[in-house]
Amino acid sequence: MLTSLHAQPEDKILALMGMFRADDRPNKIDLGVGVYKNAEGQTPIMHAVKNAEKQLWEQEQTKSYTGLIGDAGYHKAMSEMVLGGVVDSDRLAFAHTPGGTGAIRQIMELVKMADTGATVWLSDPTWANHPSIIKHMGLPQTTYTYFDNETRSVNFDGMMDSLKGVKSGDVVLLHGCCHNPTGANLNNEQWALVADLLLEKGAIPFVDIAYQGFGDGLEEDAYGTRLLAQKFPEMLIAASCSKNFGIYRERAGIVIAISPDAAASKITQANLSYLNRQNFSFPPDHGARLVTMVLTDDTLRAEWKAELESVRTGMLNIRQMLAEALRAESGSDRFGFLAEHRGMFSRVGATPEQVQKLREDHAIYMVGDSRMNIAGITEKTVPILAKAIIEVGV
Ligand code: PLP
Ligand code: TYF
Repeated sequence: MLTSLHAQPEDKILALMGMFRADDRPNKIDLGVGVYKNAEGQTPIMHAVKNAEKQLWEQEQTKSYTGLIGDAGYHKAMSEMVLGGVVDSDRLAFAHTPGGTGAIRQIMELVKMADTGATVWLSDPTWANHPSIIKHMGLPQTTYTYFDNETRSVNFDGMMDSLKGVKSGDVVLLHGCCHNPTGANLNNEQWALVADLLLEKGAIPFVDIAYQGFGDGLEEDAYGTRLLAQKFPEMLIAASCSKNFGIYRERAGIVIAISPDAAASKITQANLSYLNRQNFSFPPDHGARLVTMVLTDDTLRAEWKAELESVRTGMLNIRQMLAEALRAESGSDRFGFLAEHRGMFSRVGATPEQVQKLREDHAIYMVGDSRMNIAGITEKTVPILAKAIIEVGV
């Protein structure tokens, strides 16, 4: 049987991680996988998380199973963080999942079970795992225009134009904030226009929010998600705790599904419980437990918020420094978009050949579409990177 299987395409970002590890040049720079790194190049455990772990070790009495959909305290804390109380709790259904990716998968399972013939709309471009999971699920998918390669910002007219093709019941995936891979985001007015258009079309918004707190701030980054949640009878949300709590390997994510009313929500909840049971039974507890402790304890929460804020402002600082260094190197303003973008990523605009040259000649690793992880850049490497980018002809 196993010999009947076919080879599968690898994840380009994870393949790049392997190439970086295998490179023994001491000055190599990793701008690949989206993992936060501090000025020393480390991905530290946040103090608030470490302190929660200490308390948990002292207090935890059992390792028995949690519930199929995880712990109610986690659902409440996460829905408050993401939705800020804008939706009545009797319209909310949850599933704690292994990471945000698990939430995306369970949402696609739900779409498949509903069997309404919905097409899933993705931004062009988007995170590679979106089309990959949807394809694996056998669901129809298509893209909407999103990014303008010239201005390096959202092609909003193009986006609205393509979303006019959405049919009633289609699912439209939007990045809640900090768009991966472009770093270009909707402003508040644009969110409102997208919401109105999708409402008119009878679409179901699906927000993937994996970087809340990395863009303009914890509350600011939830603006679009909350706006949609207030307007739509039905909405799907996949939230990840990997980045903003720095607990990547603990695999904490959540599905938040908004149904039109309490009765429908009960059925949605039953389906989410069913899907967790089919796919993995009980979710892993540790990461979600830490998140719940951090979000519900005043001291831990304050500590975490301060740490998250310093991660955010650190990346903003690097963005400004790099835009400035590239202005000096290129004698033009054409890299100003780097300071306008938000989140971990920007595409610097290098061709695949230039990306290869950066890797081979300068030991600078970025994804093939020239996506850079901003957190991989330090004050020390800003001038090296700026020089190399211009040298390869970007
Ligand atoms: N969605 C987007 C856009 C992402 O970039 C990520 C990656 O980290 C995720 C979801 C989910 O990540 P995880 O499964 O590690 O929580
Ligand atoms: O885009 C990124 O780099 C992050 C991390 O299969 C990631 O979202 C990358 C690839 C992958 C899972 C996570």
